[in-house]
Amino acid sequence: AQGRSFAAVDLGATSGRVIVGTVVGEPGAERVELTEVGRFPNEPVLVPATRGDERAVLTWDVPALWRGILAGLRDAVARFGPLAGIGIDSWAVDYGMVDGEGRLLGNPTCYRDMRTDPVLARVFDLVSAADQYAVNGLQVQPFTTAFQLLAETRLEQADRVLLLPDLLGAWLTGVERAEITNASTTGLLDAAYRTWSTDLAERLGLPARVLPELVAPGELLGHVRPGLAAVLGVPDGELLPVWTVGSHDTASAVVAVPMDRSDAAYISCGTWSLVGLELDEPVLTEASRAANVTNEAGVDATIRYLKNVMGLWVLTETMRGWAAAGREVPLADALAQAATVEPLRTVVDIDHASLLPPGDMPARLASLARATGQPVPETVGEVVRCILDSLALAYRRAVREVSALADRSVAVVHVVGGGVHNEALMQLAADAIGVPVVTGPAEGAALGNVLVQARAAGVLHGTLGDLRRVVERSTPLRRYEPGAGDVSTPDAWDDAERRAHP
Ligand code: LFR
Repeated sequence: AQGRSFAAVDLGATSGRVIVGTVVGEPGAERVELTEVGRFPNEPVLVPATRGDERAVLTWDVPALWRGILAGLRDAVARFGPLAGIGIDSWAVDYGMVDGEGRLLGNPTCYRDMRTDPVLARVFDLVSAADQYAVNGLQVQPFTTAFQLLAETRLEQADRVLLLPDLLGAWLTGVERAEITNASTTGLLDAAYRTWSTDLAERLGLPARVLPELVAPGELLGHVRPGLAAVLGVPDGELLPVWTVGSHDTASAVVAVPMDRSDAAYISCGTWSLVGLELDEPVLTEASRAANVTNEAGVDATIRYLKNVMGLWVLTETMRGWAAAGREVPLADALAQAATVEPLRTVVDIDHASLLPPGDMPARLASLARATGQPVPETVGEVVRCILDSLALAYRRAVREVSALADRSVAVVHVVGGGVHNEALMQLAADAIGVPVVTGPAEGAALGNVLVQARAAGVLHGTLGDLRRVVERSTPLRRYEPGAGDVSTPDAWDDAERRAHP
């Protein structure tokens, strides 16, 4: 498979992966075969903030990620070399600051750290929410890069701010750029023109000088530096290209959504569930802003018009808490127990701000249940069922919102990402939304990453639609019909909606 294998570095907020995608098959009938060559845990670490401060900061262990990436790439080169390229995607918004020589100024802070709370109290006095949305079209989240930068204590020492994939790309190649899909989550990108809004940056009091030159997905970023190439086992004199991809993981995931019609919606289901539509133009209306729907930049100048639903994070963090307390439950058992619980017994607003930081999820769910006069989930089954039902309910609300605000009907919902393995949740999603749910691929972000590299390298050709036909040929898809699960009546979901959002 010489020259047809691409390494996707795909970093999630709970694990990182290096996955090789090899393009096989005749022209017009290509498929991509994925092989995972590296997987490593990713968990933020609490590090004391300053000498005088009792507060600790949730920090990303970038050197550990880098070690996992290098090990995975080494393996990729050994098994599939010569590689036709590398592409990097990760969760959005987080960044490293580098000095004039590109040296990292401390480990990046995790977006789940609460340091922006004081910023949120004043940022809309600097520039109103309506004015910000008119330019950036971005949802308001406490972790938006611009708000994090306002909470930075050392920004004046920084020469550049590099989003995580851009930082790692710079380490690989020496070239510092800002890839556009991820840049769109900073709050500083103009959603319609796809350029930095230096005006907005200045009005927020942020120095535009730290923003790197923008680059679109599907370009050659550079080649792996010679010294590093040797470390990876690349033979002397051979060049290993690094391509820009949809470096926001959700942008890469959306590339791999096998949609073939305009009435399709998608859910990128991992740590977060990103629920939305692919559009040609941003929706910057006041109604859209009020609903906090985001217009993030997609590959090929598309708009990812979507809502952030808190996602499987709530389940993962619940399971982690149980394990830490010595009551570890295998996921399969937890899901089996949930299946025996009365459907929609307790449904909460799964997007509630209290569920964002790490911590005691069952206690927070209990307080949301109490506040809305519902039974408190006590057993493992009840807690897990509450999370799954509440997620499905949030999907239903989000699909309705984006479809109404973009004036597009939705007749099918595609789900990509690791969440497709959660069959109970997929059936609930179909029942709640009331349209068929089609699941696959599970490694959506990695596959989207590979597809964009392969097209940039001239191995694949065509539009996003053409790339999505490659996805269909590469992955088995599964279909869930609405009404096949244990809560099929729309009335039951309407009633649940009233309980979750009284
Ligand atoms: C998903 C994701 C979301 C973004 C969140 C925080 O992994 O990238 O799209 O809102 O993480 O970065």
